[in-house]
Amino acid sequence: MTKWWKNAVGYQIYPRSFMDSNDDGIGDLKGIQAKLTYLKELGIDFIWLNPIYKSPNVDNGYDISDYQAINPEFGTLEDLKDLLAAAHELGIRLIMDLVVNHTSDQHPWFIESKKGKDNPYRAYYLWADATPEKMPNNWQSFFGGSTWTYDPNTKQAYFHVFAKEQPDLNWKNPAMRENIYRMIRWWLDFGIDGFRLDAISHIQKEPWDFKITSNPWAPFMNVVGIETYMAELREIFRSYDIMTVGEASGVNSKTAPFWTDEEDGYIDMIFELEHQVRTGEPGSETGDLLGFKKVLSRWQKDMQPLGWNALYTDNHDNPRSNSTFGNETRESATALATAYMLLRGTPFIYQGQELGMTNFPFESIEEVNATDSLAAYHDCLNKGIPPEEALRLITHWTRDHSRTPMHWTDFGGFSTNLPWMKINPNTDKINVALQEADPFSPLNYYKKLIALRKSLPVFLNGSYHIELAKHPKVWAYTRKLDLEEAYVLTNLSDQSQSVTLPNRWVNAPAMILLANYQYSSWKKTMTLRPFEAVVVKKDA
Ligand code: ISL
Ligand code: CA
Repeated sequence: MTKWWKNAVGYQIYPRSFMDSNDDGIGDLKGIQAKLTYLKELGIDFIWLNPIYKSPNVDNGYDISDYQAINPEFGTLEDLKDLLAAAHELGIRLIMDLVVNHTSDQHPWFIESKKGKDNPYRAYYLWADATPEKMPNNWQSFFGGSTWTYDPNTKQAYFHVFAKEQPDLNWKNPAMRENIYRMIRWWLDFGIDGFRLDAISHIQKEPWDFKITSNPWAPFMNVVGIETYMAELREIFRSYDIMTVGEASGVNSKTAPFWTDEEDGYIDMIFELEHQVRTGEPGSETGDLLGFKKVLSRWQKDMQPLGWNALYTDNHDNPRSNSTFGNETRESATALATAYMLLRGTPFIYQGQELGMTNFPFESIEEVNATDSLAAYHDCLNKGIPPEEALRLITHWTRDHSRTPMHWTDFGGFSTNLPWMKINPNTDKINVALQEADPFSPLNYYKKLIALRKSLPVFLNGSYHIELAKHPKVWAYTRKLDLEEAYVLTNLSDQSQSVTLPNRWVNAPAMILLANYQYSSWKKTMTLRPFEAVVVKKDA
């Protein structure tokens, strides 16, 4: 029997920026509930909520101080129950972020752990002898600076792969793991439909004397020994009818099939980070569309016999794909959508992506919020880079681009109050109200694309074959299931491209299923218009 999440489309909600129900400028659970019919009409099947747990918000909820409490900014546990019930009523499932590589430094476990070497919670975290001048090793954190922070009280340092306010949990400690597992079961018994496992490939670390050769992240990226913990997690997950998707950087396309094998994989699917390929100098990078195509193609191929992909272009950690890979038009928004959503796997849409939302024109450092970007800004200043140039450098590729409030109307429609982050001024041109009324809008295209994806078995179970593999600007592929064949042809550039289609594609009668220009022809040699996308079915 096909698992429910295989023919499902997911929608990622960044709760702070989706919809504000009580006018404090911060999105919340009741706001999400108010927009469920919007999501139903879009055609999605499940929601992934970014963290809504109690948190000092050093990393917007990815620093959790109580796993079983809701951040009051977002509402209450009661509100979550209501949201879950209302979603289920509409046939929409809900998965939550599971952040277990680290906690907040305000988590009671860490507060205890810091108290002394003999505290029972000491071994819940990773401590090692150090002096203020000499850390246990020279490893660098993802957010910049050492992975170690010195504690003068106990003359030791604690380990963190992200900010210093996000100490890493010690997975080697069975008592710690038992507590995490209890919490996981508690949420699953609560009735949620699964988890997105945050930074899960980092839970195991190399010994502290491990020497870094080339990859600075090697000491905490899918390190041997992680299998034990993943197998324990699997045991819990497998006793519920849920879905799990792991953010697992470092698990490559050769290993991922085993991680996600339906029979005995640890989790159901993986978000790989490799396809976010950039080209150009820092401060003026663009998305590398050829790289994007190559990486995604390789993942499709390698995951063919075993395993399952999670498909996405946008999320809360990256700038808007319609700006970085596209040219901020409806054509680029819809071409990118066509290219990735018809691949083999479970597609995710990040809020606003379905409108073709774009990057934010940052003008002041006050508008920047992301911890890593602020750290990078201060780094630049310390290096003597003038503030204006520093701002340009760090905002060019900041994850804040995707975290500005959702565009519901001309004026935003997110809140009647000043939102926690500024609304993109182009909300008057790109918004739900306008796009619902426009049959050619990205929103209406997404609706058709989602419906199409779910209507044909070939998109669910069909194999993947790349065509015109060498073409630097065009991504063309075949999905094939027995006699059923679908052809996806996308011009991933803002220039016209001529293509000579494979004979197999043009020999049999074909039916155009979807196109993002008013008229699309289908013949042996074609000139594709900028960001043109066509989906065709062999009419056997
Ligand atoms: O592995 C990485 C880079 O190669 C890291 O990107 C890492 O896996 C990723 O940044 C983790 O992101 C997640 O965890 C962070 C949080 O800030 C992000 O928002 C979240 O998506 C810490 O919890
Ligand atoms: Ca609110």
